[in-house]
Amino acid sequence: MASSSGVAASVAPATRRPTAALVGNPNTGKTTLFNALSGLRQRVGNYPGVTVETKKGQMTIAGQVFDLIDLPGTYSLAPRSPDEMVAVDVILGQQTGEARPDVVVAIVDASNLERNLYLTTQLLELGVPVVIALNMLDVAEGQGLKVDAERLARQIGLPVIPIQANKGKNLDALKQAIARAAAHPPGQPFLPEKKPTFPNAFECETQSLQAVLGPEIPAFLVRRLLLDVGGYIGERLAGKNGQTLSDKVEAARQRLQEAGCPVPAVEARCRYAWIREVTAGVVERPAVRPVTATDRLDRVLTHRI
Ligand SMILES: Nc1nc2c(ncn2[C@@H]2O[C@H](COP(=O)(O)OP(=O)(O)O)[C@@H](O)[C@H]2O)c(=O)[nH]1
Ligand SMILES: [Mg+2]
Repeated sequence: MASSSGVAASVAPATRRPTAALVGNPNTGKTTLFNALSGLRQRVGNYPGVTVETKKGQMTIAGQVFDLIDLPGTYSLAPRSPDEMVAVDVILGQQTGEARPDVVVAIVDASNLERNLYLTTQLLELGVPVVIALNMLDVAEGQGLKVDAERLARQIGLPVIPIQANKGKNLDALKQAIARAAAHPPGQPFLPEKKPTFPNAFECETQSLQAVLGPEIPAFLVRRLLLDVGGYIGERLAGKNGQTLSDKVEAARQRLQEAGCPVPAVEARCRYAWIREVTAGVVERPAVRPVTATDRLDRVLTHRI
């Protein structure tokens, strides 16, 4: 018996497949990228109690097989329903039967950089390594935008890999970046070089709430509990903690209001300040709006006769 358990113990770490999760705003090319990375090795599933689909597949990087999860597209990780909670639960490793991802691939639409990075700032608070796949660069170029991926990577302190998902361009570089990020020791939180900073008053309130809830509630959820008025996390935790918790949250929000950092506005303010900082000088816009296909079509149509 001793020898068979010894074998199991030595085999287990080698057979555990690393997992990468794809996260992004809707229409950023997430499914296209998922298909390009996983090919036909994929299946669609639902977690119990939710209606959104989550696709799972596999990809191989330098001979190592990775599990790949395509999470439902979202603009923000501020869940209002069990459906919107799926991405958060999976990334926090709280989804039953699902391994916590070793790396999150944030797909970012280069033609809409600032808005897309809002979700990225939230991902940085989840303690999991993040790699940015900068997609839709051809669309950005078509709009006359020049996006400096290297500068963004430097300023943001994360790998930023320019890709074109629908043409399968640069996916090898993305895979290598995923493998490098996945090598981060599991169980050790990933601390990004540069995170958005929230006012002290907000940090103090989250710490007090964390003390009430206990260390088993991830810090990310405590922050969301405070930020998301009428949000799903409040609903879920209320089941366990009753009226006293919601009274405490309400009192904390009141104090934040008085301290000049009202929720939820404080979140957008802090995140957009960070976004402005990390995108400074990254996007070069055309001095004159280029002539688009629509303009040309308009011209043809208005000179028809
Ligand atoms: N021009 C361009 N189109 C892309 C690129 N990546 C994906 N697409 C297209 O964008 C559309 C939305 O992609 P999809 O993968 O469904 O986006 P999702 O909603 O994020 O899953 C599809 O028509 C894709 O073919 C890209 O890099 N450039
Ligand atoms: Mg999709």
